[in-house]
Amino acid sequence: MKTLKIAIQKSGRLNEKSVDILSKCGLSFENYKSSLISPVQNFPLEILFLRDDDIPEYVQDGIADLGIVGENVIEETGADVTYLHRLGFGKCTLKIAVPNHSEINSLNDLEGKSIATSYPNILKKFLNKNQVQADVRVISGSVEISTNLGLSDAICDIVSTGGTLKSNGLKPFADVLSSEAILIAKNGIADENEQVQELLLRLRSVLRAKE
Ligand code: PRT
Ligand code: ZN
Repeated sequence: MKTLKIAIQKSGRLNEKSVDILSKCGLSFENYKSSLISPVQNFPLEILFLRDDDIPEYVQDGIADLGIVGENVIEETGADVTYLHRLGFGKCTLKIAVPNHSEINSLNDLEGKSIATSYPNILKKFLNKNQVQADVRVISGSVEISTNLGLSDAICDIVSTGGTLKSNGLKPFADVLSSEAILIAKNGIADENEQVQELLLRLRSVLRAKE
């Protein structure tokens, strides 16, 4: 039986819950310490610990057979992969926000304005769909301070509690994408594969028990 590989986040917001859900599926393995690969002792599977941004493409290209990653990252990379199951954690929303006293209050008001984001592909698609022409500025981090610095009129970033927006004097007004962690697979491997089907069976019962 071929040993499958599943890619999960090495460290960050999804690491602990990814490890937790795989453990609850009865898989026994070491969490990342110094190695990037951890063999599962009681199932033909290896865990790869990666930056989340790399996971969709690694799965698309078959370097990993499966992966756990946020929908926002899958959509942004545009990777062509199969969605196997929503996992119910890592929930967040990609939102457009503006300074509290901004005169921008609707999508139409964004016409001709600048928006800073780390999600240019998703944002451009959204603006096109809504027929708004705006200047998308790509920033890799600390997007929330870009309006305060005069770098942009608006931002588009991930929000969960809304605390970060608030503490930077920003208010959200449009939801671009709601996201959660997803179990993905390389296209075409899941249907016929006994190990994947066994994992899905266990996963469904773990998720059902959580409801
Ligand atoms: O190192 P690596 O590249 O793997 O990780 P990363 O730093 O790129 O990602 P990480 O660990 O921060 O987030 C991983 C995934 O968690 C994201 O891709 C989302 O799918 C999901 N997620 C859920 C979040 C949040 N909630 C979240 N709140 N990702 C980021 N945030 C950030 C957001 O960018 C903003 O700065 O938290 C801030 C807002 O939070 P609130 O609670 O103040 O609204
Ligand atoms: Zn990342």
